[in-house]
Amino acid sequence: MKACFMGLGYIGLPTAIIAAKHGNVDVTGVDINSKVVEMTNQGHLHIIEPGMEEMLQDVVKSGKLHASTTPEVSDAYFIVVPTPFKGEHQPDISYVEAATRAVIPFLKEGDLYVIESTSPVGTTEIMKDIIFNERPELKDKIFIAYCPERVLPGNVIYELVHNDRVIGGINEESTKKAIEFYSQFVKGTLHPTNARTAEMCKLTENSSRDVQIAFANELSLICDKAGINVWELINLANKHPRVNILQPGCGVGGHCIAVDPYFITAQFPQQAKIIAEAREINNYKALWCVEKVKNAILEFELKNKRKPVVAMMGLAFKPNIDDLRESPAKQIATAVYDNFKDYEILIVEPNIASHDKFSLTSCDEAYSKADVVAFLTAHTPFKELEWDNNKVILDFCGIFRR
Ligand code: SAJ
Repeated sequence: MKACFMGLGYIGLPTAIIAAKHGNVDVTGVDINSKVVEMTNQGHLHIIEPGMEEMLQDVVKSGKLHASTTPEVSDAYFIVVPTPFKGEHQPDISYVEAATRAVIPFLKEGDLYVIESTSPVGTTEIMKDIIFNERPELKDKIFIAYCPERVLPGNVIYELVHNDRVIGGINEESTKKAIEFYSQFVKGTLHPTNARTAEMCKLTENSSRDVQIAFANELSLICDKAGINVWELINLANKHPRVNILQPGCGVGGHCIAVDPYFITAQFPQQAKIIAEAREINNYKALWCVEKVKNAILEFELKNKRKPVVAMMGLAFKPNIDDLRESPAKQIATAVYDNFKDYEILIVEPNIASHDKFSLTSCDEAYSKADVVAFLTAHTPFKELEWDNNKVILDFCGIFRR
């Protein structure tokens, strides 16, 4: 069997590699970026994912996977391209459509076509109509389904294989055919449903997490006013057997949780009230942090008659990764850095070697030099630092929990 993965990004490439490794399938990985194609064929991973490069080299060497800038005749096609925004948080499915149009000429009777890209409800049906419009003779002769990815960056090798998945076809035969394919390399349970439910399920999962984080962030704002330690509060509330509150932070980042809820609010603005409000709260939290740091700097200066040295601890969007995409920590560090140009603002990010805007300072040096310290990302090395009463510490992500 041959499979063609359209898109070799954070999800497409690992999925193509795992399918080639564990499935009985020869894989073509397709990307419009020729550099990505070249690197992949040389066995070099262009993304960062622990353990994945060795696996890539394995499947390239054994001839089970090769990359190309154009699709090839296959038995199954997977659309794993980005779905960004356009305008005011409106989902843009043009990449899904372009990738679909690229495979249409290759489709033949009995083929499987699956969308994995996070997509607004109804996208699979829209693509089905495009396919049958171009190739009416294939109507009811190919299988079309939606199967969202669920993996956590950094833990992809394990999660791609062991997580349960939801698979929704445009009809039962399509669902069955897609489940057959995924069962070659997925050990988790494959749950059958229809395409619309599967699309909504992905959006629901990430919106649910966003809403829960917003609740924690809202509590942190309330506790700040009320003079209550939010970390202690949440820890105590979570002792209740049916309460499980997440952790507040300096906002929500990454390419998933801060994005997917907008796919629901754009389509269902009248109904999606909590989901929309959660987005607002999580976005506001980063702005609130900026104000807190600004005030701390100015208060220090007034009190001590000198400018403080300031340390901004963390740029990544979550702990112990090097990914700065849509990172509230980076947003806060940038705002403070740009607002206090003639101050010494030390930027710390232990997971990257260099940054094009900031020159980076080591964790220990910044912490020992700084008068005002803002913890933005809960990286493990920060947790080894000791609380210092002589510093103004803004602990937005619960390093010291005090
Ligand atoms: N965060 C908090 N408090 C918490 C947990 C997270 O503020 O208690 C923040 C993080 O710091 C980060 C953001 O939320 O800025 C998102 O991080 P995350 O670890 O919750 O999730 P992602 O974006 O790395 O991956 C998510 C996952 N979805 C869910 O957990 C429901 C993953 O399984 C999905 O595959 C991925 O989105 C995706 O691709 O959609």
